[in-house]
Amino acid sequence: MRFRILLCLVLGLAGAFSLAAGAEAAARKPNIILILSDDQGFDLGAFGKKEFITPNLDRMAAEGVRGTNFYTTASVCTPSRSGLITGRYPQRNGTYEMIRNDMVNYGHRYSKGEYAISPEMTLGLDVRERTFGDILRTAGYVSAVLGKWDMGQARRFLPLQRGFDYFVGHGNNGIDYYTHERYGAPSLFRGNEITTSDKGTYATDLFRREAVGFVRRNQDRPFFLYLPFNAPHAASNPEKDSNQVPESYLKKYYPGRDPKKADTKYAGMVSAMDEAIGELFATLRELKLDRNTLVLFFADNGRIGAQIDGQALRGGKSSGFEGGLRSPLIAWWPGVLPAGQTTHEFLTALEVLPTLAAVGGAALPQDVVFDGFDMLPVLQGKAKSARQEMFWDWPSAYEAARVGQFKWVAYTPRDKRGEVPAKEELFDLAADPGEKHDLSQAQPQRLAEVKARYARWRAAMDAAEPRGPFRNY
Ligand SMILES: [Ca+2]
Repeated sequence: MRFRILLCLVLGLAGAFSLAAGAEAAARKPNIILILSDDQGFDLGAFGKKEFITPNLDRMAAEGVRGTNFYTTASVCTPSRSGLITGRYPQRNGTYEMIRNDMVNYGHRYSKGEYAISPEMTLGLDVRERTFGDILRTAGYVSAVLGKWDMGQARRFLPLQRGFDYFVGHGNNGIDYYTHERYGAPSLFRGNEITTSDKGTYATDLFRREAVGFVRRNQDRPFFLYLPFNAPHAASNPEKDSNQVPESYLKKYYPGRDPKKADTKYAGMVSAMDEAIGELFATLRELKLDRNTLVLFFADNGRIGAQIDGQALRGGKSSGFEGGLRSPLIAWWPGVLPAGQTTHEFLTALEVLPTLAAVGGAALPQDVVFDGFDMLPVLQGKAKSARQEMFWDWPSAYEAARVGQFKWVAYTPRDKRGEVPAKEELFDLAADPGEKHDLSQAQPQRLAEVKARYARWRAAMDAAEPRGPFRNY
C-alpha cells in the first residue's frame, strides 16, 4: 500500500515536471528574424563579391547555410514582397504590380491634394489576404515590421492592421534616407501615425536602433521581427540624390575608391546595412538568444552584374532573367542548421511563410491556398526540395517559368527606337546558368512543354478568387 502511494507520488511528480517542462518549452519557442534588403541582389562578400565590405553577412553565411537557387516572386519591389508576406503568388494575392505614382518619374510635382488621392496613398494589399504576421500571431508571437512595408499606406493596409504589433517604417516604395519624405511628403510612420521626430536620422541607423530595441524589449517571449531595410535602394526625393550614405560608412572604402562616385556610395549603403545586421547579431549573442533564433536574409530583387561565386547571371532588377529573380539566401540558426554549408536546391520566397509557421508552431489556415512549403528540412540538408516549378508574370516587362532545370522568358527587349517585337527564349540552367544560349529553336518540344506548364499556372491564377487592387473585383 505504502509502495503504491509512493509510486503515485513519484508518477504525479514526474507528470508535474513534464508539464512544467512542456510549458517552458512552449515559452521558449524560437524567435524569428527575417531581414530583407532592397535591390541588393548578390552584392555581398559571402557570394563572391569581395569588393563589398559585408563582414557580418559573411559571418552569418559562414555560421549558417547559403542558398544559391533561391528565387523571389518578382524582380521588382512590391510584387516580390506581396508574395513573401502572404506565401502566395502575387497573381493570386492581387498585388502583382507596383503601387506608385509614375508621373513623378516624368517630372510631375503633385499638389498636396492630388498626392493624397494618388494610387500609392490609396491602394494596398487586399485586406482579405493574411500575412505572415497574422499567422504567427495565432502562435503567440509578438511581432514588428521595421523598415519598408510597401503594401500600402492607407490605415487599413498598414502593419498594425495586418497582424503586427509594432511598426516603424514607410508604407510606400521608397523615401529619402534623411528626411524620410517621399517626393517631399513626410512618409515615416510610427504605428499608424506619420512621425517627423526622427527627421535627420539616417534610415538604416533608425531601423537598426528600432530593431535592437525591439529584440531587447521582447527577449523573454517569442518574437517575430520582419526587418525589410530600404537599403540599398535608391532614395525617392525630388533632388534625385539617390545614393545617400553617411561619411562613416563611405570611409570604409577609402582609399582606393572615389567617394563621389555613385557605385562607391552604393557600396557604403550596403556596408551601413551590414553593420546594422552586425549589431543585431551581437545583441542576440549578448542576450543568449543566439541558439534559439532563426535568422533569414535575402534581397527582394536582383541587380545588374549579379554573380554567384564568380558565375555571372544575366539581367538585373525588372528583368525576367536570373539576375533579376534569383536572390542570395542566407539562413542562420546555430544548433539547428549546419554551419558553412551551401544548398543548390530549388527554393523560393513562397516557402518562407510555411517555414516560419512550422518553426513557430502555427497552423496554416485551411481556407487559404498557399504556394510554398516548409523548407527547413531542405536547409538542414535532410531533404530534397519539393519545388519543381516556379512562374512569374510582371505585366510591365516579362513572363517567365522555371520547370525543372529549364527556364523560359518572354519579354519585350528595350530599345531606344521605341516598339520592338516581343521575344522568347529557352535555357537549360543546369548547363547554362548565365542564360546565354537560347534553345527555343533547337528544342521546340521542350519549349512547348514549359509554356504549357506556364499556361496551366496562368489559368489557375485567373481562376483564383479575385483580389485587389489591380484585378477587376
Ligand atoms: Ca527592390
